[in-house]
Amino acid sequence: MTELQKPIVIGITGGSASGKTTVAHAIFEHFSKNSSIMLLEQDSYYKASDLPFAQRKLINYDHPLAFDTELLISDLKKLLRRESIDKPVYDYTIHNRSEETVHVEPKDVIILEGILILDDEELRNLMDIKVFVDTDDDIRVIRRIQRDMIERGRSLENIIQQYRATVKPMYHEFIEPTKRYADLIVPEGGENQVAIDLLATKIQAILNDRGLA
Ligand code: UZR
Ligand code: MG
Repeated sequence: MTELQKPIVIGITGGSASGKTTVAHAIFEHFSKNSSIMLLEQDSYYKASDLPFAQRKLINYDHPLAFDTELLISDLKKLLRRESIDKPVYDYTIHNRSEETVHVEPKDVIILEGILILDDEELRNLMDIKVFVDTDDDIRVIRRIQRDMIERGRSLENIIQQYRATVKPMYHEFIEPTKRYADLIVPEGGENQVAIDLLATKIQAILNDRGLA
């Protein structure tokens, strides 16, 4: 019976370093003890590239075309049919998809997280709840500097250059406009415990409705 029920898909988006990963992890932690839940990151679906490193560095990674949306949609549809997927792995240090993949079994709750998940209509239509994490630009830049220097092996100069060249303009051109598709706009992502609790309550209600609880 259970395997016939459609899994719940929660989309969490927002600008780079807005706190969307933190919100996604908070939801994951809330449900992981009692429910079957998984995280799917749009970052994993950056296109693979044959270009040399010097050119891959110059790709606009904040543009919808940087993502292999076709593969993301087909993987999400498999998960919705309760089929497993072999998820691609993206390596930020080399700006490319790595050789490995991760085998992922389908789950009752799927949290899809990424900067441009609300841009594509077909992808949007696969989601039950759409969330936009809305954090001021200055806070996001500071977080981005801290994170990318530590976790993604970038220099301050490189981060600033990338921010001005693509991150900021693409945010305003492509990411911010997808706010209109959100069911819920969450100010200050991961620090907004009220929003996280509200989301958890709604997800639990859908789980109950579908007999997945
Ligand atoms: P989050 N990104 C890179 O810097 N290098 C890559 O190889 C792939 C992606 C960045 C991307 C975007 N942009 O802003 C960010 N740039 O990763 C999205 N420039 O990740 O949502 O975790 O901030
Ligand atoms: Mg993130």
